Amino acid sequence: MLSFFNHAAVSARLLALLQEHRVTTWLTDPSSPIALAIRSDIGHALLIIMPFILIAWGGLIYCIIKFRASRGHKPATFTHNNPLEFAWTALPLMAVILVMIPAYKLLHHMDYGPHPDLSITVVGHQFFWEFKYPGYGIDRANEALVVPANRNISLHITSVDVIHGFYVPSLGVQMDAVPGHINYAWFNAKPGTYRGQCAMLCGRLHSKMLITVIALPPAQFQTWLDNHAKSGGQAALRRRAQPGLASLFLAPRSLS
Ligand SMILES: [Cu+2]
Repeated sequence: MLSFFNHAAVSARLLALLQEHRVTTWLTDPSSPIALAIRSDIGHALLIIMPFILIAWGGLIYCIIKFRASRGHKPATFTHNNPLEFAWTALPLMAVILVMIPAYKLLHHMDYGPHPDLSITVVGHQFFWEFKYPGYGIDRANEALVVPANRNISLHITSVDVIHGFYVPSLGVQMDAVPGHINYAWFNAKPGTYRGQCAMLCGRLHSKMLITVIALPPAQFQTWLDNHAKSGGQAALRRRAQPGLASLFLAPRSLS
């Protein structure tokens, strides 16, 4: 009996831990315009392809039952039917085009975001993430990415060693961090804490490359920024970093 209660207590602690560290997703809690658009685009695509799945599977199941050999059915011998072949080529093609149009628009929106209120440099390392706030003197490694909520944040993503993947599902951000390249992504988050993970198998401790994004209300973020900018914000970084990126990005400005 005692061991049952012990197990129950451990399970409750595990559940609490899982809840606290749960991975947030675009499906259950889309928290940026892009994540919302990804979810609605996938719903739209599913609606378009569903008739094809139902017709194909329905036809297959109907034929298996109706024309089964055990009922003595003689197989037909015809091999071609031009109108049918034209229909099953043209209709799926139209479906692909209908799926493609909103998907292409969304990809374009992801690639060419709005003017940023804050630009952040994201650097992948084996095996942690570094976040630089050019112009503010803030450089955080293996810590949460803190940003203002309801503001356009642009990310310039790179790596110093191997290819990593910066992936925060509920913000609709997934971008490779490639050595020698600077990739762009953007988001505009609701206030909250969002979990992510390196999405590119990058070595032995890949699974430890977790990401936490904290979106604070802008006034609160300004306080955080003032505190960290004053103290230099350099404390945590002990590894080599990519030089010279800061000069590419925007000058600091007030966010409140
Ligand atoms: Cu990784």
